[in-house]
Amino acid sequence: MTKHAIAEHAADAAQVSGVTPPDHLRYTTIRVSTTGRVGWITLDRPHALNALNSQLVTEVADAAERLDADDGIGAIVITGSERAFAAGADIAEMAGKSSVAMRLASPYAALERFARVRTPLIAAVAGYALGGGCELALMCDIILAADTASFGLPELTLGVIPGLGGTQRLTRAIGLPKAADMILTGRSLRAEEAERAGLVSRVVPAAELEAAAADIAETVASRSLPVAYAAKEMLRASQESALAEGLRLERHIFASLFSLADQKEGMAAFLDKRPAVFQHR
Ligand code: CO8
Repeated sequence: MTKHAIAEHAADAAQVSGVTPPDHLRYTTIRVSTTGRVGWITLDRPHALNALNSQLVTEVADAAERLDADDGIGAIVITGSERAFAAGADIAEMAGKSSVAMRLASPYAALERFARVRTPLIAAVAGYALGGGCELALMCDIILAADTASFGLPELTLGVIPGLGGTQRLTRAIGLPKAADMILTGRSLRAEEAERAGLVSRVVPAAELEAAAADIAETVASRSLPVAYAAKEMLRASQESALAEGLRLERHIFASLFSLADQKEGMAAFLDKRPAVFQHR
């Protein structure tokens, strides 16, 4: 796979958004690149196992929103290093904070911006995904795990509870008994167990993680963009709304997609026995 790593955010943002960003938007804790219709965000604080400090979460949210604003991007992969996707929120940064300070300067707001992007998000996880790192993965639509990955919410060992959605998203993903076990004991799940529990979409050998993530992301990005947006919105609605409301919304959106050129193309291509060529409109 040819990945055009772009060292400086200025160059990347220029490519992504067509504008040169001001200096304060230069990324120092992540790397961002694009390959075809796929955007890549790589967490890059190796000395702290990619712990999520306020700089990193701001940069992740900014990069995701820039990629999301580009209709040439149909999927975003977020990944870390071989050793750690992310070992949680930065404990050194938050240890001395007051309760009020945590409310005022919470990383929550930045990561909610990340979680709200329309573009499908794929987490490619190797090594530790702990605390906020596990919660960051849970904000993504697909979680691809290397066989070296481990997922855990050890916050109670630090005297707090999960604070970036863990008590809610993990419970919806794997059910109450398993989530309660993970949260109350702090026990981590290895990749295989995480897949069996439904926390992880697929597990691959660590050496194949990047290629497998690229493969999934290219497949997702090859679909009609407005249809992928609609599918993602409905997947999210399944977690947030009552069944009757979700089914009503699904019927409405399903019918509305028949106004897209891509619906006409997709069905014509099937009938013509040829691959569809989507125009993303
Ligand atoms: N924060 C800050 N620094 C960290 C973190 C972290 N979460 N994790 C690792 N580091 C640092 C270590 O301090 C160490 O730094 P140094 O070399 O300067 O001493 C370096 O990374 C390497 O770590 P270790 O030496 O500990 O590496 P090991 O291989 O021995 O252990 C572990 C790896 C098991 C991952 C271990 O580092 C660990 O237990 N880390 C903490 C995991 C954790 O508890 N995570 C949860 C954090 S709390 C959280 O995420 C709350 C989220 C909600 C926030 C909501 C805000 C609104």
